[in-house]
Amino acid sequence: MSFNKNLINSFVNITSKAAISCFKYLGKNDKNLADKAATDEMRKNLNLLDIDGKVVIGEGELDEAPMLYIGEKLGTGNGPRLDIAVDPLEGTNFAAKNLPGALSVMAVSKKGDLFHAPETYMNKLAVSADVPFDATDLDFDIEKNVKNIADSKKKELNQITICVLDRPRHADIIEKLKKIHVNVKLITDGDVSGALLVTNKKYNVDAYFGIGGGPEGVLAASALDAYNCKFQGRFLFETDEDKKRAKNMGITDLNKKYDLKDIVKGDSIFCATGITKNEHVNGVILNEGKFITETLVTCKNTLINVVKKEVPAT
Ligand code: VTB
Repeated sequence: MSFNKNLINSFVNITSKAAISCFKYLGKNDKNLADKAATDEMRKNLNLLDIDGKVVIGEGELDEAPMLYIGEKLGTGNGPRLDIAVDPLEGTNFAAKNLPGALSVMAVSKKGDLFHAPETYMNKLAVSADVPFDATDLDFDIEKNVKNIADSKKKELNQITICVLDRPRHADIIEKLKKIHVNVKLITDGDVSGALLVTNKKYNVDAYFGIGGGPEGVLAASALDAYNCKFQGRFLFETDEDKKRAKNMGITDLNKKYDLKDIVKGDSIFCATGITKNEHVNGVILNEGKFITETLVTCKNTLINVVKKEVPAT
């Protein structure tokens, strides 16, 4: 299924409005205020659409009583049956501190085409499109992955850059990469953007490795699909509660390694509007009574674009 332009445009409007709703909370040192504003705005506007939508990745589960919980129905009910993954404010720390990197993100597919991801960590691998699919794997050791990346790009190891979320849990990966003289690009948060750095040579990132949020992994996979990049993920179910939730969601093999095609089955729409500026898009700008937003929007085989919107500030 490919999506019609009007539908794509309505999703761009929604992440754009959610991003604008955070604007007044930027730098206020309150992650929750900005997150709530983005979530409420996204939910309100999704419910106005003529779609029969359901949240497959959201802000939590029904028993936690959030808005945009997994399983929540969205839209008027009159229209295409869609699965929707949302991260109304990806990078809450960035927004709270008014630092670069906050995004409002959404991915949409035909019903059944997007993986229902539990709220757990995921070990992730994203690799640029010029590396053969079999050259990298979550089950290879770090050294083998980077050596294969370097060989296929005809580069030396010291010309390779790997993006990693800066967390103590990644000390081992970082150490191994340094030892073999691979460059490491550390990010403090926002691994959707981090994974998307492999999409274009201008970012000078060859691959993204490490453990981050599972939902963010699925969202990144939707965009990486449009760029023909590789993505692989394995959920980490640590607690009994995590395992129980996974089973309830129909996951039987808790150790399964998911390739992009297992996560995003058909086509999907990915929209990410900048709240604050990042490598991919500008942040929200208020100028002469108008908000200006930029949204990265992709659809496999049909669209990769940055869309600018102007919305009167009322
Ligand atoms: C990432 C990143 C998010 O959380 O998934 C990360 O994309 C998960 O790791 O922006 P931690 O629990 O260690 O933070 C964020 O950084 C924040 O939600």
